[in-house]
Amino acid sequence: MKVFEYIKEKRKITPLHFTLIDPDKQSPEQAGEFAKKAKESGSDAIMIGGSQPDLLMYLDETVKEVKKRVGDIPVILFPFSHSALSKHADAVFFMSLLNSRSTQYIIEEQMRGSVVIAKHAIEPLSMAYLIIESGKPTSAEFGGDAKPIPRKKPEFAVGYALAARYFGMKFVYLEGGSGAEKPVTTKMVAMVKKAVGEDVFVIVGGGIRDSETAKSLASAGADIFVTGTIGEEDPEKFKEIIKSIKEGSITNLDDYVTH
Ligand code: 1GP
Repeated sequence: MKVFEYIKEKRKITPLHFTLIDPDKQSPEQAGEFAKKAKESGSDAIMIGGSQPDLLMYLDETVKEVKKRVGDIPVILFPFSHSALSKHADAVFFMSLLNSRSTQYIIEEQMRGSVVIAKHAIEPLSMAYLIIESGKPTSAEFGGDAKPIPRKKPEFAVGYALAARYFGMKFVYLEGGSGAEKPVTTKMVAMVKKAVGEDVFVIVGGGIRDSETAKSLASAGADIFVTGTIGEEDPEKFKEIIKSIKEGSITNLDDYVTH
C-alpha cells in the first residue's frame, strides 16, 4: 500500500502519531532501537530529518537501521534540503516552506530534489510547511529563513493553508519547531482545519510534551502529531501522549474559532 493510502485509511479511525528522528543525535543503531520502541508505543510512522547541517553524514545508515527494525510502518523523510534524501526511505514529505523569506526553501531545493526523488521512485507527499512563532527562535526558523506566523494571528495560517489546498497540496504542517517553548494554539489548528476540510491533513508539531495538550489539539482537528524531544526524554509520557491522541475526537471547531 502506498504511504498516502496508509495515512488516509488510518486517519479514518483516529488521529495519527509520527515520531521524528534526527540522524545527528544518535548512532544509526540507536536510532533504529528508538524507532522500534516508538512503534511498540503506538507510533504510526517514523520521520527522519532535522535542520542541523551535520545530519547528512548519518542519514542513509539511519534510514536503513530504522527500516530494518520497524518493518511495516512507513519511514518518511523530512528533508531540510535536496541533499537530505535517501533512496532507502518509503516516502518523502515534498515540502515547501511557504513562509520563508528565501526562494531557496520555497522552490529551489525542491527543483533539485525532485530529480533525485523521481530517479529512486520515493513516494512524494506534498506538504505546505509553516513555521509558527513559538516563544523563542528555533532551528527550523533560523535554518529555513522563515518569517514566523504570530501565534495570535491564526488568520495568516489560514491564508497559507488555503493557498496550499488550492495548489493541490495534501498536508499542511503547523510547526512550532523542535523544543518549542509553546505548541501551536488550538484556535489556529481549528481555524486551519475548518478552512482546508477533509481534503488536507493538518499536521502539528513542536513543543508537545503532555497528553492534555495533545488531546486538546486532537479535539481542535489536528490529523497528525509529530513529536521528537519527548520520546527521547520521557518514554512513559511519550506513550501517554500517543494514547491520548488516539482517543482524541474532533469537537465543534466553531467553538475554538469564536473564543
Ligand atoms: C520538529 O515538530 C517537530 O519538527 C518535533 O518537535 O522535538 O518539540 O517534539 P519536538
